Amino acid sequence: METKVIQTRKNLGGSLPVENVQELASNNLKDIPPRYIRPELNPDEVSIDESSQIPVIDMSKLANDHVDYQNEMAVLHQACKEWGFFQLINHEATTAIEKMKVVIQEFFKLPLQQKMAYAQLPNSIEGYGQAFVVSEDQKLDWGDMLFLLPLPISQRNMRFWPNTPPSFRSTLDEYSGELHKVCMSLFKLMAANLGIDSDKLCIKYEDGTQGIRMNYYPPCLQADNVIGLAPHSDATGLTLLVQVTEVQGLQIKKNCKWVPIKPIPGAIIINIGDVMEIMSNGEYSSIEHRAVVNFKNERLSIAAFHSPNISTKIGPLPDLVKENGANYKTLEHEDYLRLVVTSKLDGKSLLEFMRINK
Ligand SMILES: O=C(O)CCC(=O)C(=O)O
Repeated sequence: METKVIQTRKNLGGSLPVENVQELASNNLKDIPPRYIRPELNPDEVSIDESSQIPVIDMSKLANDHVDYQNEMAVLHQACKEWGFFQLINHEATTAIEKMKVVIQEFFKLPLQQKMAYAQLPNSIEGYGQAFVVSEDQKLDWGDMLFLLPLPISQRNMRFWPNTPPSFRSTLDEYSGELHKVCMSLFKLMAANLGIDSDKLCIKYEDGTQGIRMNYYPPCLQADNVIGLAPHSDATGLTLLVQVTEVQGLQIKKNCKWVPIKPIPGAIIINIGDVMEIMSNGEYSSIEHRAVVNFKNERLSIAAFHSPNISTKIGPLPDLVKENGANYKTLEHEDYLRLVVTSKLDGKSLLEFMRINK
């Protein structure tokens, strides 16, 4: 399988190797290396006022024979337009999520040497390490990650899939399938809300790419001065995010303030990504978010990014380009991906590059 992967998955660039943060943190350093210190962090930019207004969507009400279907569809549409973010409850992926939470915690507990068996290779985005480090003087995030591409199945690179714990691979396989199903149901509902034939959106994701990024943020004695994951919006269609433990850290940007998210137990957090904003010609909005770090406790999260298949160009769907024309450029998918992989995380700057200023 490996040879096939090398032939079909083109080299899109990777991240520069940097120190393992879990290892660095295990030394209980009082003085954190300057590359992790973020002087720009400002506690006044955090606001808990909006936390209680974060939209919650009940998947069980989105069955079209449900008495609340119309109302829930309207709430979903508003959430996608105004927030680009919501928590999804009563979905069908609970069992797979609970199993995945167990194996990922076990993986990050392994000794460094064992985890390094799955380390990223030069110019590859898959594997254990860090992402989006593109220069030697760039500030670094306080976290490590394991990134894998479970879909399409034909292009899996098992070299990076841990086999410790022994159930890791089968658990990830099940998780990947269950989250993909939830994602496709959401695309179908979104297409209906956007007034387009659902096939026109769903077909682009049918054989699409799914990347799963498992994040590990160690505790930090200077938690207020570092960042776990720098502000960014996701360069994907839809991201399905799971908080592995109760330690909070996800914040979204709303009205120029950072709003801390309190995950509802069992919910999947849904982020509209840049590709969905572009395809909807701006009707839906991607959400800028970041991860902060805890003083005492480690934090883990799992983000499943869903992107269209590689033959899909990244641009507005023709049916959604009305009298005023396209609001975003159209790029070949590969060119878009290369841009994503070789840029550092920087708010919504990639989306700004795609926007056509009128
Ligand atoms: O850790 C989190 O909650 C956020 C993760 C995230 O935004 C990502 O992996 O892109």
